[in-house]
Amino acid sequence: MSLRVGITCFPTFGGSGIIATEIGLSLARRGHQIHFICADIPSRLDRFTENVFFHAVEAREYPLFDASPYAIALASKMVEVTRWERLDLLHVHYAVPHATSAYLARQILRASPGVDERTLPRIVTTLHGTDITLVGNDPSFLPVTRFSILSSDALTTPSAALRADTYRNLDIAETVPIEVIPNFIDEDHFRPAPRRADRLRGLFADAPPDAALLIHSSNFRPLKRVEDAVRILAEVRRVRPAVLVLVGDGPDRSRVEALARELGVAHAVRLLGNQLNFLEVLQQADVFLLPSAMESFGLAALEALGCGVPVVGSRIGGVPEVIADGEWGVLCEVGDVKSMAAAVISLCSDEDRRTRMALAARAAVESRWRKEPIVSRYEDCYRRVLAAR
Ligand code: GMT
Repeated sequence: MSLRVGITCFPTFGGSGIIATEIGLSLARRGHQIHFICADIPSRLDRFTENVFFHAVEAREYPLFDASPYAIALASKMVEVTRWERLDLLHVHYAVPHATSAYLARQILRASPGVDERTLPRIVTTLHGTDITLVGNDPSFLPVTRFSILSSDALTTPSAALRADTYRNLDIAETVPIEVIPNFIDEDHFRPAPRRADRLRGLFADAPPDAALLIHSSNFRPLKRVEDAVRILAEVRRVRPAVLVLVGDGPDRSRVEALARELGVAHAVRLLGNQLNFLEVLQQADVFLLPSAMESFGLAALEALGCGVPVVGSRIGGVPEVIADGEWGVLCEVGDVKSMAAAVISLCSDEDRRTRMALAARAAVESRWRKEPIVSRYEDCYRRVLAAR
């Protein structure tokens, strides 16, 4: 039986929006009716797709409001779409405030005259990261986040580490089921490509052809420690030629640029800004850098692994569940720039080892993080909560 599902996510370049969108698109191809209820079109929802609908949340500006009350506008839109489209289920990504809006929407629907309890939408909440590790447990959000999470019919996290953080940080009993459903990639899209002799062309005018190509992509927030990527580059360049491509944008961009100038490596750093598709550059990279201070999963690193690019990064959060240290990447303590640089140097000076890791990375993706089997786990989760209705 096909389902009618509402999906809510932040429509940014972030991993939670990507996962939400990919789940929706894949389910739509399976014949389910998918309604995205978001503030804007999610970045990867960039073309017409059968069975996919978009409903914009319009949070009104008003002189009295300091900030526009998005959570209320979202709840209202959820009520409207659930009523008109007869949604079976709301799947919200990132608890704050999406799980709260979903709870509120269901309470409002429940209060409608003559409503049949069995027709109320079920709520599936996928916790992604800082909704638990940073924002959600801030005292100004904690009671509401905790309540909304506990009011969901099913909870999922992309890693066991985030599940443990949820129990601990939000003081939730471990008897509350939280299913770990790992993130995934489209393994046919993120795939290895042959190394091009001119791979640096158009990126770095003066770089020698044997320069190691390092890459990092993120939203340039402080917890991503993008400055460490620049420091790693500077260390590596003491020993061998190397260049760094940075994809994304965010609050730390100008600090990153300033640091690159200060360390004398600005000519070896190329900032591409927010790119929807930088696959061709990623496929040509030698190493992906993930120096984050916190990461529940690290979807960007998984995209790199899909392309056969080993990852050097921080041993933090859920990253060890994605990067098998020594097998398809190297993990170091957060902020240990010297060890990360040493790992890059060692990988780039031993092409046989780098190739072994590249092959292991791709094999791991094919066995653990392919899209369709993981989307099926979400579909099973939906059917379970609906069967319990
Ligand atoms: O949690 C966030 O700050 C944002 C979120 C996002 O939208 O990218 O990132 C989290 O979810 C991603 C998708 O599940 C994970 O790949 C990221 O590791 C995770 N970020 C953090 O935990 C900092």
